[in-house]
Amino acid sequence: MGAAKERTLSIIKPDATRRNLTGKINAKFEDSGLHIVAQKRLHLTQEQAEKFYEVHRERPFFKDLVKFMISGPVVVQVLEGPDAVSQNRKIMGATNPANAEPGTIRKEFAESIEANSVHGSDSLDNAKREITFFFSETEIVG
Ligand code: IDP
Ligand code: MG
Repeated sequence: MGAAKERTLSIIKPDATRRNLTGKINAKFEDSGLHIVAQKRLHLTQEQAEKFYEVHRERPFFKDLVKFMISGPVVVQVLEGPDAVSQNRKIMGATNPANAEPGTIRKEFAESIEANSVHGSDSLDNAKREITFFFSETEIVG
């Protein structure tokens, strides 16, 4: 039996949209076998960003993170494929680009630990919650 087909939520962050890197980042996903089955460009409101990153509310970087995430447009997307959650985390690389493996998105594109170009769900449960946060089922075409 092969790996289970999963869906995960990805966000191309404002540092990357600002530098016109959407296509280059999407190529990384597609080259690794993930399919972009939903995608839209948004400018998050402060309320949306705070709600999305709710789990980090008590962290010292929360306020700055929200400010960064609303500093420009983002591209929210659903990625689908075998083991999509962990596969995407692998392609993204470590949170801090200084620790990211060569060839990963964050190693190649991130500016800093905060402006690190992409978000990816960290578990299947969070993927479901995060996908529902941005997309209705009819907007996802696998
Ligand atoms: P992840 O995005 O790799 O899952 P998390 O720990 O969930 O990392 O943190 C969420 C986001 O918060 C990171 O992607 C990054 O933008 C920001 N962040 C995490 N740690 C720091 C930090 O120490 N300083 C500033 N920003 C941070
Ligand atoms: Mg995270």
